[in-house]
Amino acid sequence: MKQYQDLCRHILENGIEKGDRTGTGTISVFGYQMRYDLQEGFPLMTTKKTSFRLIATELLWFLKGDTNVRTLIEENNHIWDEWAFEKWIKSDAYEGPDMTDFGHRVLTDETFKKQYEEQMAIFQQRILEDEGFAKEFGDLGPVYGKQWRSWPDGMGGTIDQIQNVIESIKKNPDSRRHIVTAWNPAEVEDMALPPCHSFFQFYVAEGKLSCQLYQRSADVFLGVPFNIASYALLTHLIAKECGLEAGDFVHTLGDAHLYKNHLDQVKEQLSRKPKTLPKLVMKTDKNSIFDYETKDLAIEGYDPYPRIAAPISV
Ligand code: THF
Repeated sequence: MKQYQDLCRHILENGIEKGDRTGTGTISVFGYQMRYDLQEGFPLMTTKKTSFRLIATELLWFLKGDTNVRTLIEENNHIWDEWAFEKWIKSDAYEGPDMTDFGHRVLTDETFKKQYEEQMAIFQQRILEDEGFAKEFGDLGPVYGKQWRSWPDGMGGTIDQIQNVIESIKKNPDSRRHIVTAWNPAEVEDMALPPCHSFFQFYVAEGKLSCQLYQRSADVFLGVPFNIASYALLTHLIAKECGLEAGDFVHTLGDAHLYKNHLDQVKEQLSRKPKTLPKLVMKTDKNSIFDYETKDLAIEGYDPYPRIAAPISV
């Protein structure tokens, strides 16, 4: 995708060195916008293999209102494990070897890395086998799923923002209020990680549904390929439910950064020429977007360059 390559080049050329919460160090720009016409194909990276399965399982997990990593681990999706694990090792109940600052120590200390992998495997196993443990330590707090489907209304009830936005798109397509926000100031403190993709709006014109996302913080090498495909998929699902075609996905970024330990990988990816985009296939017709399962969704004609591995900053 040329838009994504332009973003990477823009940061390499104009990025300012900036420290960050994770301590890894980044080069960063503030404010950037990309646009993907979803009629041109499904925007899944062709310049490095990116797992549609992981993207779909994560999105369906959000849509079900789920905030517990157990459901993801059951589907062999491990992209949220570190954040649950961090809560576990910081709790009084954890009695294993010291895991403080595991995100950095795994990168430099081989002996520690073995210990970490052992503890992480034990944690994952326990999440799967022990329901009580999973309830307490698999939950990430009031993250995306909770805010999307059951935002606390302050009067003891909850607001289903996804259901509401679908209703409003159907009943009043011209509205300028088709909005979902995951940024809940009253609950940010209780989240394992405050929402990165924090606010989105839909727009209907000429029978097509477009979506714009405001992403406050964008890990351009690892996260953004997931975020683009995830919101493209969400736009397709909601468009279908509302009897519309998919229009544009507009991706607006706040702090758009490349971690310093991703720079060689980005340059490798930039040396590759983008290929034709794949197509999204919805294999089963569903009455409601809340009924989809991973097996109902697939990608066709995907022929990417090989995966480029990179460490995630926690
Ligand atoms: N934290 C950071 N530092 N970056 C992020 O992108 C990010 N997320 C979510 C929450 N916190 C974040 C988690 N999303 C991968 C991709 C997306 C993630 C987390 C991890 C990842 O490691 N992808 C690998 C493959 C993983 C695999 O095959 O299991 C890749 O090569 O793409 C962004 O919202």
